[in-house]
Amino acid sequence: MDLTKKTVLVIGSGVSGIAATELLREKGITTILFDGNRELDADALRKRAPVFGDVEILLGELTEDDMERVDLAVISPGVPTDLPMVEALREKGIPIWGEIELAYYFARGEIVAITGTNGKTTTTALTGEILARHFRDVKVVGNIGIPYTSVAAQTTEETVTVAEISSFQLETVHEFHPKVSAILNITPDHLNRHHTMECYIRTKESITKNQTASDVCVLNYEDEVLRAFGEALGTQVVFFSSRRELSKGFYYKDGEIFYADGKETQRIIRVDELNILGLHNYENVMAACAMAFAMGVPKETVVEALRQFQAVEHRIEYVTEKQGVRFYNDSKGTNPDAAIKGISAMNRPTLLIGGGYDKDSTYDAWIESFNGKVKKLVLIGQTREKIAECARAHGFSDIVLCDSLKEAVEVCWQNAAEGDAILLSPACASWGMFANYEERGRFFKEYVNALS
Ligand code: UMA
Repeated sequence: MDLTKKTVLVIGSGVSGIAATELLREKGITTILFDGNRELDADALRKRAPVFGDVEILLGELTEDDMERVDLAVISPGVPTDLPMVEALREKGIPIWGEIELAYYFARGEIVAITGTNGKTTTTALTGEILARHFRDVKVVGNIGIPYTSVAAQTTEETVTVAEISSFQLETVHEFHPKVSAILNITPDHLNRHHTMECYIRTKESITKNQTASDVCVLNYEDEVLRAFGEALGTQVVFFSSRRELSKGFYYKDGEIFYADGKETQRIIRVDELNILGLHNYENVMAACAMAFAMGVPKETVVEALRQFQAVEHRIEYVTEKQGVRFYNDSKGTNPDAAIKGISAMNRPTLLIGGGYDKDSTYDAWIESFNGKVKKLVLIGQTREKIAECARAHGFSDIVLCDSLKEAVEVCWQNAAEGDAILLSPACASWGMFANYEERGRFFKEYVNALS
């Protein structure tokens, strides 16, 4: 599709919508902004993002007449693709592109794209740091918080773009073609949006849909769905495993990470040389190594970057210690599976803050993972009753319901003893109480630092 002289409708006025509009305006393409939130104010939006200054803004509802005026819709990841408004655009034959697809249309260079339910952000950041030691121009973008459209116009044939791609973003990519992709794991998440696990899996797997036999896909051998997917895939597959020795691929064994190329096996690193903890992080490290090797980065460069890498903010992040109580911010634990990893990384009796936005998750496996380690469960948000009920059904009854994160932090502090940990790892998204998990994590740290 040639976008010159076309009119593009950008849906959503968050960071993706702002960056997409900036890119389109920079390319001289007529742009209309639509946001379904009728409480927004066009003047305030223009103040927040100067790029909206000369852009027509539509709020609340999109009329038939508005739809007739556009040739393409660029949708933000948080906007469900089965909304009646999106269906209506589709019925009129208007293509629906995600913000990632728009960026891809204008971008140059090679792409390394990472998806998976958990570990995406850490793996993307780590892969970006490794590649930046080898390539002159590396951009790290996507769900990690930097819209791909915000850098697409600056990319050249020399650029390597490392992109964290969520399932929301994968729903609306068409031509997007990574040279190297990775699917780290698939466990239940966002089922209110994707409806069934089958749909969610299919969406994740679609990261490979434009890859060819000369491309590479990195997959977790211990995920049965991904193992079967890899065995039938038409691209080159590199597996990693945290549980068994592979004759070909990356694996973890007895405190070390190895790479076997089918002929010989070499040690990559001892995990005690890393600054990140837990088996799930060793999986992230193996995936990043596999992608770096696929991109031709020498082993010495990879190992040096691994030794330097620090945990990303909000992911089992150590905050501080007060009177022998340690505080950890795992605000990125936005689903039960991620939160299980938060709990399993604790090596002290733990007062746990959970709850938030309801994504139709089930919490049984998370509660079972407490395994005597959780002393008190302090719950906030829309899901607090649902989680409390589930915990009681599993025989865990030391539960406090709070109205705010601030109150939850204070309740934990009043009930903590020397040697305990206080962990924010909510197993839920932050929406409804906070703009995003980053804001929730920042508030947590602020409340913790204010405790006397
Ligand atoms: N909106 C509508 N109609 C709707 C829903 C939303 O008009 O039905 C509007 C809202 O009024 C709002 C705008 O859309 O003005 C928000 O768009 P958005 O939700 O896509 O948010 P952005 O600020 O553009 O951020 C998005 C990602 N957000 C989501 O996927 C929900 C960010 O991922 C991402 O970092 C950013 O693009 C840059 O690529 C966050 C996230 O929570 C971190 N991701 C989920 C996750 O990791 O689990 C997938």
